[in-house]
Amino acid sequence: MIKNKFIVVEGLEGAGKTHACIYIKNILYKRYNIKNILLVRQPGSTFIAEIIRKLIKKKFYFEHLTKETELLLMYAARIQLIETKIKPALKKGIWVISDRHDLSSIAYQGGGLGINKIIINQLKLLFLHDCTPDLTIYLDVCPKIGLKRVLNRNSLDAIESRSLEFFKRVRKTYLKNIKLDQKSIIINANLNFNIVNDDITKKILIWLKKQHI
Ligand code: T5A
Repeated sequence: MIKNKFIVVEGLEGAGKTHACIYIKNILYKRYNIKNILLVRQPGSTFIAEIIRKLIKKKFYFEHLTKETELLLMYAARIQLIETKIKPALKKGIWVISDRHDLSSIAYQGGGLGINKIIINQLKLLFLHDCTPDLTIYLDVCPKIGLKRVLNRNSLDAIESRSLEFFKRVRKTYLKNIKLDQKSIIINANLNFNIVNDDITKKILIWLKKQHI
């Protein structure tokens, strides 16, 4: 019997995470006949978490969302999703693929906004417990390339509108953390779709083999 897994895809805006989540789902289905897969995104994927998502992404011109408020909203959405969807799914043997997880808070609110990592780690300890990914796939994209892709698609939201320096700090934090995480894979997401897809396929198949799947 194949043990279900919790897979997280991380990266900057425009890295191709949404595309990669669907692509991985297809690999699991087509190559391993795994049909029970829940795809979620953070913040979001529950009624309440989607409301929080809208709030975070909205540009407010009359009031500033403080960095601590932003962190706590990210965590509120995450806890809501974990408790109502991710944990129940994992208990039932369903595979979960999440577009972002707590590493996003470390990278954006920690690295990008400068919130002390002790505070973020406390939130993780308090609320995530054992809800940690079996695998994190980090799609590494240079901020300029990622933001250009997003801008080609639509106008920028409140976070996407931040400075290039902000995204450079986010990327630096991602890279620093991901290199310490033994349960992770790094993909060069600056390249075209075919090359990125081939790299994801190659690396995820190696990982699945190691899991005896
Ligand atoms: N956030 C989130 C925090 O600050 N802290 C947290 O704890 C959490 C959980 C979420 C925002 O919240 C922040 C980060 C974000 O700012 P979002 O809209 O979900 O908002 O933002 P993203 O998750 O970054 O989603 P994006 O859609 O912007 O990026 P994706 O999912 O990485 O990229 P994707 O697949 O949608 O592709 C974007 C565009 O790029 C093209 C695609 O076709 C698409 O048009 N593209 C490529 N083009 C050429 N070559 C490639 N290799 C391409 N890959 C993608």
